[in-house]
Amino acid sequence: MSTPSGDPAAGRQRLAWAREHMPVHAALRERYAPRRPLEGLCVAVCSHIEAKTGVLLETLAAAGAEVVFTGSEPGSSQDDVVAALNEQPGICGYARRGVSEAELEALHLLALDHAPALILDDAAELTARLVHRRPELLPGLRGVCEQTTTGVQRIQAMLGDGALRFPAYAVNHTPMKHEFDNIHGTGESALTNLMLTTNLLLAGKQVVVAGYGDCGVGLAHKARAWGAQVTVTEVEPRRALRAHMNGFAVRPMAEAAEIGELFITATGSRDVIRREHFERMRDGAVLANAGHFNVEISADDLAGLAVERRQAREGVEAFELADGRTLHLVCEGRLVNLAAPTAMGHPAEVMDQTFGVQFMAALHLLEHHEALAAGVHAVPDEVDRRTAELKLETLGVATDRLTEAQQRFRHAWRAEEILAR
Ligand code: RBV
Repeated sequence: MSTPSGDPAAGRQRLAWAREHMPVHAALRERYAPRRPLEGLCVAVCSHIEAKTGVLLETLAAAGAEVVFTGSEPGSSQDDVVAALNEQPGICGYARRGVSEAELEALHLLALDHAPALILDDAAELTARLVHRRPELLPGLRGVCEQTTTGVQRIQAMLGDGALRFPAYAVNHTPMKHEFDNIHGTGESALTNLMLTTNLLLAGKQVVVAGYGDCGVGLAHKARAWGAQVTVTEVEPRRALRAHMNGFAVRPMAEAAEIGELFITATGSRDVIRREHFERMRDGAVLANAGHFNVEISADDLAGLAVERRQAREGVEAFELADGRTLHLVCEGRLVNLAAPTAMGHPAEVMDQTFGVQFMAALHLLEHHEALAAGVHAVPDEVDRRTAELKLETLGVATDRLTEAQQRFRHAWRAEEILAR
């Protein structure tokens, strides 16, 4: 397999910019570099290998880890950053932009050859690979920290199958991750990258958001804030109700398909937009995905309907249908915030926070792994809270503290206790 051909000088510049905008990581390095709690441990990070992820790798290395990295998605890593990271002591890895699924697996296996004691994962890609392809490494694996909704779902599926032999922290489920990264990170980065890739306007546009989980919430609200008319599709009744009461039109995809000009999927499912929907769509509709896997929009169905395919512009493919309509698929239905031609992933400030809680969860897991049963565990609330306090400190935002009377009040239930001063 060829080595990354990126320019390390360009990668170093991107890393420097990210570092400047990730103060939580600066504070973590300052705190943990002298103590080196990860000394001698091999930590594998499987993620989108770009500059902010690079800063996480630097923090892990500063804390003493031998860091090995690999990409979690075929189109989301940046070769110049990969080259710059491979120059750093304590860090080495295997990632390249635009690989096939088979090449991605080969890169993962190279990373697994380092026999990691801990995996920080995105979409459980490396975890699933280890369990499936390198089970002999299981005894050396102390645990996994998983940062995405899709990945936690996948690890829970392993548990259901009896395949989970180690503790996994559901980092995605911490408030510090999903209430910020999924809503604001995905919301901002998917929309900005989509609009940049298409060079089209959001204001006044009929936008369909598939899925009203945290990512869908961010996409729907931010698209509306830019003046779009937003329709939401859902399968979960409470989420559908939430979208309805937040003022969005909620419709089945079969109906939304006839209305939408721009479609964005964020469901974590597959074939959410398929043949029966393409058949009803307006001429010129644009289709993009913000979920981890490129199966939310059925590219196979679209290809089956097309009489001709052509590149409409960089990152956009046009599918001409027999009835004369043209539908546009953005970056092959891969996650638009990371795989679009100019995409850079989530904004630095939000990744500072996500990777901050990943790092803190990793330290906690390593300290407590012997006491944790194999299974999916919530990250202890105090770990998340400490990360939030650190983030607030770096923002210079101060909060109030409960007085003693207020603390007693929170635990009171007898009328006289509640009323006593
Ligand atoms: N994500 N990473 C980036 N490094 O720029 N952008 C998004 C980056 C992560 C995000 O935290 C989420 O868990 C996953 O990718 C799915 O998009």
